[in-house]
Amino acid sequence: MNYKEVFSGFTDSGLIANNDLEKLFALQNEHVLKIVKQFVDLCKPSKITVISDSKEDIEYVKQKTVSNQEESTLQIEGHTIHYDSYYDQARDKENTKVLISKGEYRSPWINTMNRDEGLEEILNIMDGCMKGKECLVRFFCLGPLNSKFTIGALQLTDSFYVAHSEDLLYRKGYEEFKELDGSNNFFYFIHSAGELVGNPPVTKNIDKRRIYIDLQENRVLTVNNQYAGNSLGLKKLALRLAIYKANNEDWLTEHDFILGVRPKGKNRVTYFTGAFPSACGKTSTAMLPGQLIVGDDIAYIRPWEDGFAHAVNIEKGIFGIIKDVNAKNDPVIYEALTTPRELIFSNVLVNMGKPYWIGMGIDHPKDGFNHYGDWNDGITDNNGNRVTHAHPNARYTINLNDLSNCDPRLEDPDGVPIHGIFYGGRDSDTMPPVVESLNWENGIFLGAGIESETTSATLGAVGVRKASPMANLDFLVVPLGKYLKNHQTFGHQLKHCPQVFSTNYFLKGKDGKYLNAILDKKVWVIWAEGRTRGDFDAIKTPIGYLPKYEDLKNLFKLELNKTYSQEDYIEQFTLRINFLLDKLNRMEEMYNAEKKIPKFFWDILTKQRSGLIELQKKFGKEQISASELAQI
Ligand code: SPV
Ligand code: MN
Repeated sequence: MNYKEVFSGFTDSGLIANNDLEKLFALQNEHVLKIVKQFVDLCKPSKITVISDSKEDIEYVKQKTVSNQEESTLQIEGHTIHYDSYYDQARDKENTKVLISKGEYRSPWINTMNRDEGLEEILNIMDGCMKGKECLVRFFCLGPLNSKFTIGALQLTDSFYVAHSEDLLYRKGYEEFKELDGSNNFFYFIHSAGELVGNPPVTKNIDKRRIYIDLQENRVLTVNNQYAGNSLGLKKLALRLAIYKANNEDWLTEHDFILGVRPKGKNRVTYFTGAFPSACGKTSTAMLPGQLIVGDDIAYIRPWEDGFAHAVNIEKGIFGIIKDVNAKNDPVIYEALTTPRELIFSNVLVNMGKPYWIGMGIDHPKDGFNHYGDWNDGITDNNGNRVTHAHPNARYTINLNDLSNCDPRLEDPDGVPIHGIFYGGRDSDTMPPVVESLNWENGIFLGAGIESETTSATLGAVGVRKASPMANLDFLVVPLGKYLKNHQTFGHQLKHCPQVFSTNYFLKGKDGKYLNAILDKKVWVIWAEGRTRGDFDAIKTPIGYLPKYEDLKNLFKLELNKTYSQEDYIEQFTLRINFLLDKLNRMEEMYNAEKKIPKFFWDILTKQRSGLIELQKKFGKEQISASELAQI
C-alpha cells in the first residue's frame, strides 16, 4: 500500500497535522502505519496526534488531561484527581476474553471466545467510537531501554488520562520504535473510553464494555472503559500477551514484584520475585522497611549468561491500592502521596482540593466529590447501597523513583539475578508462615497451590478459599498445564535455580486470632534470603523445609528487636496434617479439571500425601510441630 498517498488524504481533511505525520513516517515502519490507518478508519476520531518522546509532546498530554477535565488539579503541586465511572471501578473479568480459533484448547477457568465472532462484535462496537474525539498515538517500552527483555508497545487511545498514566508507569518508546527496523515485533493496544457523559466525563455505555485479547495479532482491543486495569494497554492487557509469548519461548512473564533483600549486618543485596493474590501482602512485602523495591506488579524473567534467572520490572511506576496507606504503616508511600510531585489519584473523595481515602489515618469530611459524584455521608446508590467516601479499589499512580526505597537497578538492561521466589497465600489454618520447597519442581507445586481466603473487604462470604496459581489465574491465556510445564523447563535451563518459598501471613490460633504481628513477615523474608546464601540449616518435611527455632529467634532479635518464644514457634511451625491433606484434595480436584497437567505435579501430590499420612501414623496425632520433626 502507498501510505504516503493514504495519509495525504488524512492531512487534506485536517485529521492530522504535517509534523505529526512526519513523526509517524520517521519510524519507517509500515506495520505501525497500517494499524493507525485501520483503526482511524474504524474509530473515526476528528483528530490524530502523534506523541514522540519529546518534553513538549509529553507536556501536551498532561495539560490536555486537565483542560478536557479527565483530571483536575488538587491543592498540592503536581497532584491530580481522575474519576472512572461508578460502574467501572475494577477489572471486568466477565467481559475480558481471550479470542481463540476453532479447536484450540484452554483451561476451563480461562474466559474465551471464538476469534471471528469476538472480532466481529468488538469491531462493530468500536465503529465510530472516537467520533468528535482526539486519538493519541503513543509509543512505549515494556522493560528498560536497550534491553534484551524489552518489548515495544504501540497505544492508540482517545483518553488523555490513559496516556498520562502510561507516562508515569512506563518508559518512553518512540525512539526505541525506530530501532525495530520496520519489524512487527511489538504489542499494540487500541483503547476507547467510548461515548462520555457528565463532568468529569465518564464512560456512558458500560454495558458495551469489552476487552478482547487477540493473541494471533499481538494486540488487545478495549472499549467503553476507563479504569486502568481495563483501559491501559501496557498493564494487565500486555501482561496477557507477554504470558503467551513467554510460554511459547523459553522465559517467564509473571504477576510478580521484584525485591532487593538486605539483611542486617551483611553487606549484600539478594533479589527475589514474589507473586501474591490481592490482599495477601504483596505491596507490604515489596515495600518492607530497609529493603529495595525494583517492581511491585509485573516481571519478565529470562535465563541469563551467568546461570541465574534475571528479572526486569516492565513498569517504572506504581498503580497502587490507596486504601489503608497511612503514615504509620506505609511511611514511604504516604510521604510521596502528601508532597509535591506528579501523581494521579483516582476515585477518592476530594474536598477543598484535598484527597481523602479509606484508612488514611485521618478523619474525612462529611461531603465532597467522589467516584459517585456529589457525595455526602449516608448517600445511597441506585441499588440502595451506601456509598463509601472513597472506593475500596481507589488508586494512586506514581513514578517508582519518587519512592525513597527505589532501587536504581530498576533501569539495569540486564535486570537483576533472582535467588528466590515467594508465593504468598492467605489461609487461616493450613500453611505455616514460611516454607521452602524441596527443589524447583516442588517450588512450582507451591506456587500452583496458592490459595487466598476472601476477607470482609470483598463481596460475598468471608473465609472462602480461592485457588490462585502463581497469583496469575486471572491473566492466563495458555492452558495451566502448559504454563506449569514452561516453569519446569525454565528452571532446568538454569545453573542457579531460584529457591522457592511460600508465605502465609494470616495463620490463626485456636482462639481465632492472628499468630503473627504485621512486621513479622520481615523475619520470614530475611530467613529466606539467608537460605539462598547457605546461612541456615532447615527441617525437612513432606511439604518442604521449615526454619529452625534458634535461627528465627536470632533474626527476630536482630531485625525487629523482639523476643520470639519457643511456644510461638511451636504454634506457628506445626504441620496441621488434616488441613494439609484437605488442601491436597482441593488441588487434586481443581487440577483434574484440566486436560494435560504435567506428570511431575501429580508425582509431588502423591508423594506429599503419602508422606503426611506416614507422619500422622508415626506420631499417632495430626498436629506435629517442627521441633518434633527435627528429632527424626
Ligand atoms: C491487580 O489487580 O492485580 C492490580 C491492579 O495490580 S489492576 O491494574 O486493576 O490489575
Ligand atoms: Mn497486579
